[in-house]
Amino acid sequence: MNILATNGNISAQDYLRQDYLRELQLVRLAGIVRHAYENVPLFRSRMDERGLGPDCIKSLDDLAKLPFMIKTDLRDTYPFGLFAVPQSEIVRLHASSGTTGKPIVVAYTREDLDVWAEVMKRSLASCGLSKKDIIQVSYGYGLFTGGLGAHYGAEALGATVVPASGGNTKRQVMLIRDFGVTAVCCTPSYFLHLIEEGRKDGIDLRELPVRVGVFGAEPWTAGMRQRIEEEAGIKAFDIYGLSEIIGPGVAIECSEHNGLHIFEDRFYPEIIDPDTGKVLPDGETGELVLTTLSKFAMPMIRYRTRDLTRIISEPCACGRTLRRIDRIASRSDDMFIIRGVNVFPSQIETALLSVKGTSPHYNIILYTENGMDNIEVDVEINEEIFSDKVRSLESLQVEITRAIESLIGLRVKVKLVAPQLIQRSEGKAKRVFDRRVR
Ligand code: DLL
Repeated sequence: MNILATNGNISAQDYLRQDYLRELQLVRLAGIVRHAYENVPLFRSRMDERGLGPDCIKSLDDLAKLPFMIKTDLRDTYPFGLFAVPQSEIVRLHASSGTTGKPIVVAYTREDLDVWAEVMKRSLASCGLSKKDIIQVSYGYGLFTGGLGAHYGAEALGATVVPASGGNTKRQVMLIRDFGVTAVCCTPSYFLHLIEEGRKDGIDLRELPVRVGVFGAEPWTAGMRQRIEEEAGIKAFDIYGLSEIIGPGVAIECSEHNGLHIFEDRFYPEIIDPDTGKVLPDGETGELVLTTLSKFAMPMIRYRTRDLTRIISEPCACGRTLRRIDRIASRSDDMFIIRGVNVFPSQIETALLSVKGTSPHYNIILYTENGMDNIEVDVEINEEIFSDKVRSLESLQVEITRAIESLIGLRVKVKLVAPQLIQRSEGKAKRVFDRRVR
């Protein structure tokens, strides 16, 4: 079998025998390392410093000898310093603003866009979608990769695409109802907003044909999935990706909902210890490092994502041979340290949603009082509980405080706030506000 001839055939790639897959990865890895060496000065100088040449990849294990790339490499070479092809070969730019400073800019050749559409098509197929579906894309269109990424994948699948983009939430719900939309792609936090706006207008998503949600671009917990599935009567699939690597479509859940299959024929995953940089074996949790095996405009070799996960190499009941990554619960830079205790926002979400009667709308505020750092969690409660007797409000507050304390080992201040007071998100939710005095 000529494995390279399987390009473009989704099932052949997702169900490729592992030995063929490794062979394909090796051929592509050697090619992309050579391409980056020959065309990206920053990469070449780092390789030269290590005495590594353009043909140093003889086996997949050789990858571990190569230098890492990090986000500041993109900022330091802003805007086009990491591009590996002439500008005339670049057909699209995207950018991600991040939290500080200059945006990072990413580029695609025609072939790169085809690969992106292909991995997104395979992602949507993994959610059980096909050309028979009507897919509403409610990720933002523009410099953000979410909208256009999902759009071209859904078109490649042959589905009917509704390019709604983010915002104008009432109209979004109307489109879902009137067009008989069967799947929605957006951030999980925005989907919560859609459910809620629908309710206000007497539209219950459970009664509509919509049956699949393709949610990503931000961390979300199993508890959040359960709430969404119950309240909208859909199956929610977790999709992962990042601008630097391609955008959405790096990894996706299958019908088993037990980890996200990574498109290993396009993106080579490693897990490293974030402190030492040492490669960890499958199964151990650490920082995800990705190498683009076939992206030519801007190859990323051993890019440190900062996202924490583990590789699951056990076979999946769905039959795909691609390894999985665990749900990305957090980024290494999301973690905050309060009185010596490491806390991730996802732990607070998990604890919160384990309590009956809570809403998925919350903010985490870090503040300083009498020289000590503290956490306040503002949780919105629903109308029913809000108009209930004071006693049940108090017991809810106690219950939430206990649930959080037992998970993170710290007593936090819980404030119940009236319905609609927590700001709703139209894209990536911002839930942590750091007001500590330093
Ligand atoms: O968020 C690409 C994307 C769009 C993915 C739509 C999925 C759906 P960036 O804006 O560059 O790209 O942000 C990438 O978002 O490093 C993670 O920290 C986080 N992230 C993305 N997907 C997930 C997910 C897009 N499913 C950063 N779970 C990544 C948790 C996610 N975090």
